[in-house]
Amino acid sequence: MFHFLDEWPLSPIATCAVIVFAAYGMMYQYSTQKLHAKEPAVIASGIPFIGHVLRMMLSGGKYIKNIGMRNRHLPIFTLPVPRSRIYIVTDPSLAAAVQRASKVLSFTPIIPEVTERVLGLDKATMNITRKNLDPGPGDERGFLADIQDMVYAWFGPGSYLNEISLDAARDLRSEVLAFAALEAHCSPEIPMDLLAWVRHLVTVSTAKYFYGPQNPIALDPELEECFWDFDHGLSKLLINMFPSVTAGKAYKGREQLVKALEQYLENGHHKLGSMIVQKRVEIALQHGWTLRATARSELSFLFAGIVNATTSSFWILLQIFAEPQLLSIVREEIAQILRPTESDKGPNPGNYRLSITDLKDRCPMLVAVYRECLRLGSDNYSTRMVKEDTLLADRYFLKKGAVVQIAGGVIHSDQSIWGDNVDDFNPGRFLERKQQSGSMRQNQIHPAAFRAFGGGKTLCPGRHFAMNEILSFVSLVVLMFDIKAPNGDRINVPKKNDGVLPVHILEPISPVEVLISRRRDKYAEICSNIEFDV
Ligand code: HEM
Ligand SMILES: *[C@@H]1O[C@H](CO)[C@@H](O)[C@H](O)[C@H]1NC(C)=O
Ligand SMILES: *[C@@H]1O[C@H](CO)[C@@H](O)[C@H](O)[C@H]1NC(C)=O
Ligand SMILES: CC(=O)N[C@H]1CO[C@H](CO)[C@@H](O)[C@@H]1O
Repeated sequence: MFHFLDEWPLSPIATCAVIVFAAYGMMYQYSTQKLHAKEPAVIASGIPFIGHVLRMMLSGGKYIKNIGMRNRHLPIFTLPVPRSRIYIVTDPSLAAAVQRASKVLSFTPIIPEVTERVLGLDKATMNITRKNLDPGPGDERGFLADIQDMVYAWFGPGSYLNEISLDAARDLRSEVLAFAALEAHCSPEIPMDLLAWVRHLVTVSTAKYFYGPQNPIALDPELEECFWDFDHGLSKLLINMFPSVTAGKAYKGREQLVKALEQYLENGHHKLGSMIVQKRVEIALQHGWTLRATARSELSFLFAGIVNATTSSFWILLQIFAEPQLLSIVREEIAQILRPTESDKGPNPGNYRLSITDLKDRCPMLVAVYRECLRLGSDNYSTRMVKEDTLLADRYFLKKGAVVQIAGGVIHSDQSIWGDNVDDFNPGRFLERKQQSGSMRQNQIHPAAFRAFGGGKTLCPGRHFAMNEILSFVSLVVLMFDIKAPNGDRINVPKKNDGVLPVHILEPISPVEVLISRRRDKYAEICSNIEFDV
């Protein structure tokens, strides 16, 4: 029996190796196959199927970004993953096509999956959330559709946006003034972590103007730390394997905040909060949400309001103060839009108004810095689910059940869009250029190439508000303070930490220690009783 085995030239170990190798070869070969002749080019991983997923978990967002950078010639490509595909879009006009195809490439199915994990929502609430996700005209509207419609409408240009922007500017001003008044804090001798400083001011103010004076963080300042613990462990919560163990601090922080928010709702403290929060709570309760679940949903709104405003304000201040020439241009821009307030008896000396509209319309360098910091800081992906087999832009086959991601990070570092110095901070790229003819024009940049606020159906509803709030805050700090490196040199601008899953504008890879001191000139004095208007 089995005499042929006597002639088998290989040892058992070598035989196993050959079998394993052949199986691997077949698996690899299989993983490189397209599902359809028109499917985008497949980029297989050395470890078939699971390789991409493993690398994403290990290296965060920069893993896919690097694949995109190495394959610049491909406007879209396919990453094979277990039983499905991820399509990565790296071209602005194709990104626009994805955004237009919102019927078949939909974001909404993802929301329940993500929020369930991140917020820890219970099964009954998820049952409510999954109903009527993408209602057509005439269909019954689900919770998400109702709340999104309201938030987009209220945050759109108009009187409510003006009102809440002014509230925000005033609360930020109070916090900044309170800091300045504490001479001990605001001392030229004690170095401070710039990000921690901005974090505190923005967190406390945001909680206040959305949730009112009785907000959980005002009542219990320790919750501020819980909030940032939650933020920093978000990707672990997203993976959702025994979150109370694997994401201990984030989990604990979240649960403490939820408990406090539930108490807050129970006590009716939200009646002193902003109209938009009151409306959100009302919609949740109408759809049968419990107070506990509503508290979790409000945590997501607080999160959206705080995290990106914080990180982008940090980068803007850092870049401005790291470059003395830029600082003086921006200061000059802001100074020239200050207007003395008028009272009934004529001009009111010593009191000035700062118009948020003027900040946006008449401070071109400030606005350019804002946009440039968002371009550099945002590596996030806009994600869509493929609901049916689709031919995107009449060219690319996308398989039902797969995921499409628009790779903001790749588009934001594309030389062909932004120019050679694409990795440098250069606000000039957002300034209008004088042409030979003397007419002004904006540099020609594809509208879908600026991805910081997402695009299409997932365009950030808070983008107008964010700009109002951030520019108000930054201009106060620029007028009131000097921010310097502790050793008197220029402030060093660290790289962004792109080894994490980008859930918001990236943070710096190392802390930035600075000395913050109150200025002693006319403008710094003016800030003490500056009034905002729109
Ligand atoms: C510079 C600051 C900001 C940036 C860069 C930013 C960016 C974004 C992006 C890219 C999304 C889409 C996320 C996705 O695709 O899943 C988003 C969603 C959202 N943003 Fe912002 N945002 C900022 C500030 C704000 C502020 C201040 C608020 C105020 C509350 C806000 C409220 C929201 C909300 C409620 C959503 C969720 C929309 C939904 O899922 O229906 N954002 N933001
Ligand atoms: C989910 O909702 C359906 C009705 O829409 C109901 O019949 C079912 O019992 C609910 N399940 C849970 C777990 O609440
Ligand atoms: C914050 O901004 C980043 C970068 O644009 C974006 O990807 C992310 O979704 C935003 N997060 C929130 C909570 O708005
Ligand atoms: C790939 C990735 O990190 N996507 C994230 C982009 O931002 C949204 C909103 O914060 C997250 O839900 C996504 O997971």
